[in-house]
Amino acid sequence: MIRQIVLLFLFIAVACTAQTGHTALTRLRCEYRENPLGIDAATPRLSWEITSNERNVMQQAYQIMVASSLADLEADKADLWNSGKISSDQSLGVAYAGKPLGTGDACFWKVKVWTSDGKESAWSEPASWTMGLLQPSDWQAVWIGLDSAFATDRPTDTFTRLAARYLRKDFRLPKKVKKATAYISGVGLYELYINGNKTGKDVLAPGPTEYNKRTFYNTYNVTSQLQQGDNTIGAILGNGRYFSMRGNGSGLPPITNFGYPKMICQLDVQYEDGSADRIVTDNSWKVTASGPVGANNEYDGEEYDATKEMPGWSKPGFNAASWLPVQLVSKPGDLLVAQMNNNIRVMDTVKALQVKEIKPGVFIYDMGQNFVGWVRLKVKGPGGTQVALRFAERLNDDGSLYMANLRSAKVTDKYTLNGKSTEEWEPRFTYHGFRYVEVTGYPGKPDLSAIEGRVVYDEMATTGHFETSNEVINQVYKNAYWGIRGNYRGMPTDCPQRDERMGWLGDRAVGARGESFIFDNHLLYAKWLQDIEDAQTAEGSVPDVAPSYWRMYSDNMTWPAAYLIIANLLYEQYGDDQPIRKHYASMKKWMAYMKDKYMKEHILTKDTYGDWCMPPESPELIHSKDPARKTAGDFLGTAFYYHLLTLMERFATITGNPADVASFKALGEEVKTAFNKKFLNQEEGYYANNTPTANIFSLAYQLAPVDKQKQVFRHIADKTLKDYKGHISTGLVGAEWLMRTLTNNGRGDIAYQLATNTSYPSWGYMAKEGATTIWELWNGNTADPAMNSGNHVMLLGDLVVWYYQDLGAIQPDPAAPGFKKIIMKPLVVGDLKKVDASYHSGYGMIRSNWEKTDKSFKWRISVPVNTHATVYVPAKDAKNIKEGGKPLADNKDVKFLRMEDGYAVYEIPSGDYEILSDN
Ligand code: RAM
Repeated sequence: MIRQIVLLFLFIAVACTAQTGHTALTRLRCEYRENPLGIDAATPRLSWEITSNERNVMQQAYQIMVASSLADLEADKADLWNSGKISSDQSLGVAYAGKPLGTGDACFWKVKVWTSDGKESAWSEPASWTMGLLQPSDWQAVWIGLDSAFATDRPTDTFTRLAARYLRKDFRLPKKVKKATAYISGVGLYELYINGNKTGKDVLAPGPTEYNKRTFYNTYNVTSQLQQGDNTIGAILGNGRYFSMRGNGSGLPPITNFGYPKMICQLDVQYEDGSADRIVTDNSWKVTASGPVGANNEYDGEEYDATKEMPGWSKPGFNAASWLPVQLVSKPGDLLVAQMNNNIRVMDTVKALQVKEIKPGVFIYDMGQNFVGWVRLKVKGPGGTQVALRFAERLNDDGSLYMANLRSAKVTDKYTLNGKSTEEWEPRFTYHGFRYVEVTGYPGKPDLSAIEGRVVYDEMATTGHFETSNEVINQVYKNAYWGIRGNYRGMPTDCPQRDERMGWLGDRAVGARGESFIFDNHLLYAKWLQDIEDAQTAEGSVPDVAPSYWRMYSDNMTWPAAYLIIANLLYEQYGDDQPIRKHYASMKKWMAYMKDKYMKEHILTKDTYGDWCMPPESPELIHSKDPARKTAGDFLGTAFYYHLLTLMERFATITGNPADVASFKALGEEVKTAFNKKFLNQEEGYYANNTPTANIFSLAYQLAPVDKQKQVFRHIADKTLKDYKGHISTGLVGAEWLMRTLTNNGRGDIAYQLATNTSYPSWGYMAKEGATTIWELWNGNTADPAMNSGNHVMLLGDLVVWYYQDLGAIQPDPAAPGFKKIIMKPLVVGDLKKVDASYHSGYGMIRSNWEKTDKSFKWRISVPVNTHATVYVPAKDAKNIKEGGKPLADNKDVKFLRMEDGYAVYEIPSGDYEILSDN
């Protein structure tokens, strides 16, 4: 009997393990998006994620099936591609290798894997993608618009004004529709309507590009919007960045104006009986600019007159007799290509916290958070009443909006009521950066619910979570989170509120890496690298701003460096080498251009902005005037050039250009020698005029001779502690490596001090002074408003990188990019008691949650399936380290590597672990 019971228990135990040993496939992605439509990659890259509740699981093989219908896929009829069983651990970016794909093809796919624990997974759930219009000849539609001004337009004024263009066409579909796909581009911005309803949830579409070279189209499945019989298709066109926000005489840098808004659209219809139809933009469409959107301008706002609404304008039966015939217009640029990154959407909403009537009829709302987007207005009142909304980041002492730092941007939305019932309105072709909203002209007294904040940025997943026991760090992190997402507008912008909002390269060089922990910004930055290449001149010059809506070709070294630095980041963070391959030739061309023009005796003599936004010596200054705080331009130019040569060497290896590897290396050696000869003070062991920035780059970019490194570093530490009294000692360029250089050289404590300071200058100071985003200037509360945005992300430098990589201990191993290998090395510092960090990598969720008491260090980590981690456990010796209550050394999957600087270092395979170090 006892024997039987024991056997029964054994049986139950085995059965349970079999059941719990569960491998699942999730997050199937094509070109790094879920079920994308209308892509134009010839061999799309497929990725998946594997989850398991067991440890030490690696993928050993996979099989992919791709079919042209869901039914075929489900029946295992892979008519497009059956990869068969492929022995490989690759689960990110596997290139499709089936039958050539054609325009409009639908592809359904699934995957299964074999893992190192001897299991074969079930097939994944199906996923899909569709191909776009692959050849120019696939477009039977032509560009339409009207290349002239309408009555109320002011196209040549400094403050340009255009009414939105409404376009429409009626058509008949004689049979039952099986499937319909719309391909559309409208520049600057379009909204597509079919039979009275807007198509899709995108706003401010399509993504902004270097229009005279490249324009994006978007693809929508519109099957459910169509019907047999009469149909209408319509679009509204706004200016966006195509028709410039400013004309001549604005005092701003030279601006590109591409022309009047225009569109192209092709609607491909398949009937149930197998036949097809196609509706295209051509000269049968009609246009008007007498609709309700009377003016739209991203700086100045939108004006909407509801008395001018045209009920049913995008439905059959509308009388368009007063509309004009459209013109066939020239295409914007040569290339019309599929947009491969997601469009912008309303990603969040914010409720107003407070409303105050500061003067009769002037209501100031506090949204409690500086953010980017617009508000949705709710109002009831007599027709013809005009409500005006203005936006600002701060208030004046009297409670009114502080507008000075917005410069010439009018940021005013106007809504005229039609008076019929309760009206709700939000703009479509403008956006603002604000915390406060002024409402005037409102009929009666608006309450808190009269406006709702709409948070608008590129549709992307939030991938990171980060929280610590330190409240200053938590608040700064929150400010960074809001600032970063607010500055994604189809390109990373410098700021969202004043008359600027440009894709400044230098602001993002290192910031992009920190951002990529919080948001899945992979495709946005891949897109931006294309903008940069498109903006490059024939000679090779790369501008400071891309797309080059402001034409800033200063032949700078430090700002365009972002081009290479970000390509490298996309490789390390996402394991994507395509940007490197795609841009290798133009990067190389730029490097040669700068060398030929500006290199003298191996010193790169050119720099434009210096160590921009160094904390100045007095509170009202924008830039420091103190020469001791300035780092010389030829120093920065040469240090950056050297670093970029090391990146080019790496890129040349990746792209298989051995001759280039050798020449970049050789030039690098010469530049390094010249650099040390010119800038290193051999006796004192510092660089240039001994600014922390100069010494930081000499170490970070590995320019300093090994025997001088300690001495160089001592200068950084001494200066920061003495001259800068433990505060920020760099501008934005130096800040790119500040926190990591301090930490990597053993002074994580100084980095922690900088991160937790609340006195000037510091990130914590901004927060203490009420900032809910990051300022453009360390002294943003006292400096001249001429250049003083309340929502810039550049001063973050490498702070967010440091949060995740050092405090959070989640870092990609550059030797195995995309987090195939993870370095987990917590910086346990100061009075920090807890850090809870997670990052959703391409392979799955990485978790790192540590807690420190006087006696122990408790650390819960998760390493995704198909990855390994090098884990640094803080300990005096490895003996007392436990995992799940047992000595870690007993765990057969874990490999002890070495003791190193107060850490026991292990190689740990996938799984969840609870580590306890008692010493
Ligand atoms: C300012 C921008 C940007 C910076 C340049 C140099 O106008 O706001 O942040 O990169 O100058």
